[in-house]
Amino acid sequence: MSDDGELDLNSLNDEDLVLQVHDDLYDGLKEEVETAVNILLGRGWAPYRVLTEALVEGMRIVGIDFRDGILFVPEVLLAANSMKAGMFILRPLLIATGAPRLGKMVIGTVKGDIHDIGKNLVGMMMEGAGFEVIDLGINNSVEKYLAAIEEHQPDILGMSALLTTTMPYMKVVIDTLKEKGMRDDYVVMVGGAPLNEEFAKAIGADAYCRDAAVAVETAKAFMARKHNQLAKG
Ligand code: B1M
Repeated sequence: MSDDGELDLNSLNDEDLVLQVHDDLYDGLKEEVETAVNILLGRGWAPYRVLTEALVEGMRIVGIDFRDGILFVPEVLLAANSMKAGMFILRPLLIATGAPRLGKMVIGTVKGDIHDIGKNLVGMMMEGAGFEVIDLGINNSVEKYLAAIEEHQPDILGMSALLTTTMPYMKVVIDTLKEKGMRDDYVVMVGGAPLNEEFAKAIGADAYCRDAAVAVETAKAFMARKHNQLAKG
C-alpha cells in the first residue's frame, strides 16, 4: 500500500498481480487494468500470455457472476470496457509480427448481438498471424455481410454470436450464400461461447472455432489447402 492507501501494483509478484487484474476487471477499474497489463509486459510476459491469463480469465469470472445474477449489465459493461482498454495495449504487440499476408477475412457479430470482445480478439489474433481482417463490428444483417463480401472478396467469412437467441442467424447468412450460389466461394468459420461443433455442422459452416487460437490455426489450415488446390490447377 502507498501512503494514500492505494495498492501499488508494482509491489505485487506476478501471481498476485494477475489475481489483482481479475479483481480490477471485475470492478471495472480500467486504469488499474491498463497499469497491470503494462507492468506484466515490462516484466517480460508475452502479450498472448497477458491476454489469456490476466484478461480472458478475468472476463470468464465476470461471466460466471453475470450468469448467477451477482453482476448486472452496467457492471459487466464497465468490466468489458476495462478488458477492451487492456486489449488496446496488447493489440499492436499481437499484430506486429511482420508475418506475410496469408489471406483475407471479413468478420462480424451477427444481427441482434452486441457482444464484440471475443470477435475483436479473433480479429487481432488473425492479424497477428498475417491475415488481413475487415471487421464489420456488431449487429450485422445478412445484407451487411453480403455487401462486405462483395466489396472485399475475402477468403474467409467469420461470424460471432454470444447469445442462444442470435446464433441461429448464422444459418440465415449461410443459407443466403447458398441461395446466391456463393457458398463454396468462401470458408465460413463461426465462434462464440454458446456454439459447438455440432451446431456449426448443422448450419453448414466449415468450422467451429472454440477460441481465437483455434480460429487462427483453422484459417491457416484452410488457406494451405486452398493454395495446394490452386497449385494443382
Ligand atoms: Co452478455 N451475455 N448479455 N453482455 N455477456 C453472455 C453471453 C451470457 C452467457 C452471460 C450469462 O448469462 N452467463 C448471456 C447469454 C446467455 C445465453 O444466450 N445463453 C448474456 C446475456 C443474457 C446478455 C444480455 C441479454 C443481458 C441483458 O440485457 N439482460 C445482453 C444482450 C445484449 C445483446 O447482445 N443484444 C448482454 C449484454 C452484455 C454487455 C453489453 C453488458 C457485455 C458485452 C460488452 C461487449 O462485448 N462489448 C456482455 C458481456 C461482457 C458478457 C459476458 C460476461 C462475457 C463475454 C465476453 O466478452 N467473453 C458473457 C458471459 C460468457 O460468455 N461466459 C455474456 C470474453 C471473450 C474473450 O470470450 O466472447 O466467448 P468469447 O469469445 C471467444 C470464443 O467464444 C471465440 O473466440 C473468442 C476468443 O477466444 N469466438 C470466436 C468468439 N467469436 C468468434 C468468432 C469466430 C471464431 C471464434 O469467428 C471465426
